[in-house]
Amino acid sequence: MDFDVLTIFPEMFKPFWEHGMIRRAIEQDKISASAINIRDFAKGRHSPTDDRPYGGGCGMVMKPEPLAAAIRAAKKKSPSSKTILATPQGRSFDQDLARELALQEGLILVCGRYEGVDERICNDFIDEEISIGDYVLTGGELPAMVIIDAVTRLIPGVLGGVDSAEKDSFSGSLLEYAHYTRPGSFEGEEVPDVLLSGNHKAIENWRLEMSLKRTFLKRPDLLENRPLNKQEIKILEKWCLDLERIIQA
Ligand code: 21W
Repeated sequence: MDFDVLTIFPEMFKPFWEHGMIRRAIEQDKISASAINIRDFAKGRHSPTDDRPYGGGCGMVMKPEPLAAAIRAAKKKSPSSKTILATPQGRSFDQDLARELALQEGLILVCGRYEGVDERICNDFIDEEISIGDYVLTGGELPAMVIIDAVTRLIPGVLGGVDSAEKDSFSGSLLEYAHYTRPGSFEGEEVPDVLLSGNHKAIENWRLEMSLKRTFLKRPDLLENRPLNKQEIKILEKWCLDLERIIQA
């Protein structure tokens, strides 16, 4: 997968490329990553990348010519890549969209700044607009990193385990069970006995019950419309019986 980021702050991406999973993915040739400075495609002595909005109003708008030239250069370098604009107006980024993007050969990620980019760029140069959530940031750089992180970990061979990417919480649409590591006793709190029992069947059942419990309490929306298997139904029925016993007492 080829990631080409177009930004006026390419320096922001240096530490991002140089650490953790992304660094390993680059070293193992699973991804390529570059941050291209939009300003390099701007003309004039001060190479402006923004200008005042037609119609007046506060804030600045990203000029179309440098962006168009930068996107054309990125497309020439990675012709089969999909071009994405990070914008508050875009489709909400979630695990389904991450899985879709992971199927692409490459992504050209355009990071807006200021009030936004000239509408003619959105219309003519962008395949998909993506937002990472309903809160206000100052630009598309952090969203681009979020998208690259979520997509890269789905690329086969990037994460350690065979199916570690698919086993995780949102894939099964349940929250994760609680994790513990040594020491067995920490500031008076003990690791649950079942995890020390060596009984793999009991541990698996405890983890599933924990996942269901946490999802029910913290994110009941994830449980709605989700099909339940026999084991999960058995656990939920046990809760019902336990609750009835408490009510009756
Ligand atoms: C934020 C640009 C707000 C423009 C009415 C008039 C990319 C982002 C961004 C930004 C506005 C993403 C206003 C989640 C984000 C991004 C910069 C609108 C206020 N209202 N995902 N003017 N959140 N943000 N300006 O902010 O570029 S993806």
